[in-house]
Amino acid sequence: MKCRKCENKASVHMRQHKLALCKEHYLEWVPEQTARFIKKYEMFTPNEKILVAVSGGKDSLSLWDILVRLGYQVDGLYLGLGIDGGINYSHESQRLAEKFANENNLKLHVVDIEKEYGHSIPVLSESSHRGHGKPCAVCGLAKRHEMNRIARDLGYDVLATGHNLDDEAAVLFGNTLTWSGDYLLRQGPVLAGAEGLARKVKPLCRFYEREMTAYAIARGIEYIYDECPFADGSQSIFYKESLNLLETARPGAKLIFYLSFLEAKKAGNLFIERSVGHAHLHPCPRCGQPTSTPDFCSFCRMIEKAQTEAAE
Ligand code: Q46
Ligand code: ZN
Ligand code: ZN
Repeated sequence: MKCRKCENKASVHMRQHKLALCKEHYLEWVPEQTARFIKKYEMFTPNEKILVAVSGGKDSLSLWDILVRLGYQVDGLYLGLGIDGGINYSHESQRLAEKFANENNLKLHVVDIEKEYGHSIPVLSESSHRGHGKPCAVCGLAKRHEMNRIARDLGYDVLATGHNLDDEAAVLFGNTLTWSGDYLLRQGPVLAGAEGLARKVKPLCRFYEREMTAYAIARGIEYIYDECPFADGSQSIFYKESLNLLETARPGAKLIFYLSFLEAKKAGNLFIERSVGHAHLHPCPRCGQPTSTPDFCSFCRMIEKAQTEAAE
């Protein structure tokens, strides 16, 4: 098959768009599309300072690469989670994030959870009741807290993450199966900022995962191939596999599922109402982040518990 834009052989075929492109034109198409999504969903403007959360994986490093190519002011944030899993996961992902930053002359902030709070994610998870023995609930809480903290302390307007369509469709699928109204109402390419919280955006939310893999490879970005060892057997992977079955039978199904949701939400056609008695937010007395839990926020309570147990 030939590239739609030139006579060369196509290297990426996107069945859902009925589009095939050669490497060179694919590398132009991805940033063009990203720029279109940034504008369409009003993610940010060229004057805003952006912090991109990088994990060392293909999506977040590609996102950083694309935003830099589009001319935005964007720095990176790497969170050291202290996960080994027999594959040296955190060290390797940090090395690759740092390599990318150095090679491209970009600024990367590195925050190590263990250095900052005394315990790595797997250790914090052991002393917490969250997550039924899996560290993901603790990890998610810590990542959200630290991203918000760094964005606020260092004065970034926007926090960008590399979630792709497969990630977003899997979350949407999970929230739909349980009709989690509040989560459905919050899900989307942009989550507005609030007092002390940067706006959150997902510029890659309309790209399939395999499109991001193709981009990272075509750009020669070195990224960590392994998933976090704790991702294995997770619900989100199960949902992704289920959606992939659907996608194989009906190319474009995943994109239609997500985009139709966004349209229905925009038109106010979700048939879901925000739950009444919405929790009142107040600043956490320890870290200052808005929280709905009385007194300290969930993150600060978790850290305090782990520190007290370690001291006993
Ligand atoms: S939540 Fe769980 Fe991920 Fe944290 S412990 Fe690994 S799999 S990294 S996206
Ligand atoms: Zn071409
Ligand atoms: Zn707090």
